[in-house]
Amino acid sequence: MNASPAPPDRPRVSVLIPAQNEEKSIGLVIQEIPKDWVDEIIVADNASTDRTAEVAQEAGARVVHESTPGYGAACLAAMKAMNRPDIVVFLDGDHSDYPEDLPKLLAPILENRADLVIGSRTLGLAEKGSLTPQQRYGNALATRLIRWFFGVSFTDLGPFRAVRAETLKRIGMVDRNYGWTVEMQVKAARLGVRCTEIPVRYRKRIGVSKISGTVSGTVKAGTKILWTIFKYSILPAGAPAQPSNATLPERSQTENRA
Ligand SMILES: Nc1nc2c(ncn2[C@@H]2O[C@H](COP(=O)(O)OP(=O)(O)OP(=O)(O)O)[C@@H](O)[C@H]2O)c(=O)[nH]1
Ligand SMILES: [Mg+2]
Repeated sequence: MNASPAPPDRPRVSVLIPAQNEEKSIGLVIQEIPKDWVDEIIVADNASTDRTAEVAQEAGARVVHESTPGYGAACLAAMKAMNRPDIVVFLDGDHSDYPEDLPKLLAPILENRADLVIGSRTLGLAEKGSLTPQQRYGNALATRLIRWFFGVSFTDLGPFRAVRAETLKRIGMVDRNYGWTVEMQVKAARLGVRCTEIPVRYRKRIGVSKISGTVSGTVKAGTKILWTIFKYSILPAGAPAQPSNATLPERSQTENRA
């Protein structure tokens, strides 16, 4: 499916892709990103033992390396390398998301209706078998708890999401593994950030499942997600989560890494 053409005056968009051993899928993911909508694609190669980094580079992405495993660690490494975007898009490297849905994801921000947009696989069309029953149950539970504790309605903790760069900085992400997606949503809710969801498509991943397809991954992720929700329901909203300049790079840092 061809994406709609980008408006000529669109803001700067960086796409960040955490990837660990995704050599079979990463090239395809990068290839399918509608290029006129984005300014840079950064792949955070997370201690891969395969050709993920080479394939990503060949496909046109900039690659940064993060030696510590963890989804959040990879996302933070990619954020440090961004070159002054206005909007940041997170996308998985396993070809589960449809990169062609990117313009739809950006629309609420471009129309100034939202600052954080979650691609919801629950509202969209998730291919049979792409989400395990545990994932569906976990998402339903987590989003219900977020509604109770923080008063904001989400239907999913999907990885494909767009956020204004200044909002991301204000949120101050710190999680280095499974709590990444939920941390962003609960902190946004606490800060009163304008959040919305748009339906996105989702399909079975290419390659070997690492989190949702394994018992230990599911248990660890589920526990971390619930813990994150409870933690931020107790912590005062104004409490600094980390040094305020840690989430977005200065120009010089970016250039050093480019
Ligand atoms: N599991 C895992 N994924 C990582 C890590 N670093 C980067 N990633 C990437 O993060 C994205 C999401 O991870 P996935 O393994 O697809 O997790 P998931 O979608 O919950 O579960 P599966 O697709 O079933 O494995 C993929 O692009 C991974 O390659 C890491 O340390 N662990
Ligand atoms: Mg996946």
